[in-house]
Amino acid sequence: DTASLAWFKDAKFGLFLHWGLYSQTAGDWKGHPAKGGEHFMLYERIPLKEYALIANDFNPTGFNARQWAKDARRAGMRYVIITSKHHDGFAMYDSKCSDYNIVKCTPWGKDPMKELAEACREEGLKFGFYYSLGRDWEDPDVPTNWPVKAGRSNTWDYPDEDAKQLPRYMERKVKSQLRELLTQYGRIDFLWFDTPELVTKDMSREIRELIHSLQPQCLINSRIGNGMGDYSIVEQKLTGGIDNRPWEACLTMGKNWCYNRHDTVYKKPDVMIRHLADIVSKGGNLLLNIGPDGKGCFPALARPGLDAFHLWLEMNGEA
Ligand code: FUL
Repeated sequence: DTASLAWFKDAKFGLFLHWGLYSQTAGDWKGHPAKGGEHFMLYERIPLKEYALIANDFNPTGFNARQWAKDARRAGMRYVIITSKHHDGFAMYDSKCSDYNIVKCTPWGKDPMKELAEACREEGLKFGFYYSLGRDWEDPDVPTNWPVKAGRSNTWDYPDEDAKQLPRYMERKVKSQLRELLTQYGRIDFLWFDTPELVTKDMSREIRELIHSLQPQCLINSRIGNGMGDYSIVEQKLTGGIDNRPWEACLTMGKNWCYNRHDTVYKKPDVMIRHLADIVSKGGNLLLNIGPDGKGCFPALARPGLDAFHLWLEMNGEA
């Protein structure tokens, strides 16, 4: 949609949020620091049944959607994109087609996306979802991305690779969940996919069509796969645009995308401001990531950066 793209090119700055069960464990597993950040289920080959138990402790009583949205707006961000489902396969919203979700499995029992979508709209921010496409460690039908060397699928719970049928996962989980995400939360401005891997051209095309049949204005990033996105992205890099086409760089404030209590060195505020100016000067957008913790709060280490962006805008008469 050309209006959405024109808006996007002008927006420059968005907030990325990685929030899930991995926020609760905060970088530890069974008393030791776990490798892999939000990928630690894979790194530690944790059986699904065991990983799912994290949900029993996930009770983010500090979650305040209004505060998150206000923090983003105050820092000059114009849009918010949050993990609806990361590689672990856990839905951070009320999913009717998979019981593996925040409402069903946690003592908190609420759908944070309802409130967050509303809060963003009230603050004048656009809103969208991150969705892990080609990786899902809960689903039995995602084959390992062989021949890519380090397979990144769940081969410990589901070792029979021959039995896995990606199209079944696409129909049963991906398309059903996308339909939910696009019908339960009002206007959705972005679908930010990740790790297309084995997703075929037909699959990417079908997903794109499905999205636009429900929300024609929704922008889709390049990780829908097979060249079918509206804009390209680069991860942890400052350069990425080709031919004046819309692009976005995603960077995280700390080292990890998710909250990790061992992550104590965040980018310095002046460095982040320079990154924003650098990216924008090349025609891109910065999608800057924060990992809220298991209580639903932004880590204290994210504050200086958020405040600095606000001050910088104020000094330039833009706040
Ligand atoms: C990557 C993912 O594997 C990371 O966990 C994170 O979500 C990043 C933005 O994209 O490919």
